[in-house]
Amino acid sequence: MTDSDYALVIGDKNYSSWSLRPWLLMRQFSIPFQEINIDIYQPGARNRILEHSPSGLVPALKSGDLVIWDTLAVIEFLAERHPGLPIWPEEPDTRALARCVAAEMHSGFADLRSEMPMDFLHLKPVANISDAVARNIRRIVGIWRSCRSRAGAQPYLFGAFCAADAMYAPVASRLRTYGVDLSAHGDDGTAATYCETALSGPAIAEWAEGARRQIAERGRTY
Ligand SMILES: N[C@@H](CCC(=O)N[C@@H](CS)C(=O)NCC(=O)O)C(=O)O
Repeated sequence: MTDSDYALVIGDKNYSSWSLRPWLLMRQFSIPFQEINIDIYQPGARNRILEHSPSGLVPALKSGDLVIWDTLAVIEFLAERHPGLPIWPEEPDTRALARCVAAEMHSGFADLRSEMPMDFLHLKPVANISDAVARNIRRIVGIWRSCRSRAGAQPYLFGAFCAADAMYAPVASRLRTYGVDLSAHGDDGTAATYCETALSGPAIAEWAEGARRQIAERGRTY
């Protein structure tokens, strides 16, 4: 099995926040893969996903006969398959913290996720934010500030880009889309700067271009 035997099954680039995470990670670490894109808002989408992924959800990574159908499991699988790549930080304590914040994202922030769904390309500033979402945002700002305080010169959460950054990229996108003023949620500028970092670079630009192309081809937004 070679790396290029990977196929990543993903949903609409403008909307599928879980899909963005492993896609971005694989691009950032130059892990080759074939992309299988499913229009998850079309009738019959669930059956099309089920052809690839037993959970009926995207993303899923296919590697030969093996299917890994959960974002964090995909990241861990890739980290084990590519031990030479710094998918997690090398220093053990830092690695434990990176896993902590990634896991907190994976299992948490339900209010932010449901009230501010990812809409990668668009800006839809909101005047009022619910208390529940505000609590999520304050915690995210706290996480980002704490990670950045030990990160050194490089601009990502733990310095160089790692899996934790892939997990939070869709959060940065949501904060941009809904025009969230992070200074009202405990930010001293660190989180706002990190947001810009998280949404810059060639891999993110490629994702945005893909989202634009899909919207043009499918002739609709949601
Ligand atoms: N816990 C899963 C979440 C996956 C998920 O919720 N994916 C959404 C798209 S972002 C999905 O497949 N939705 C299609 C549906 O619900 O039918 C993971 O970590 O990968």
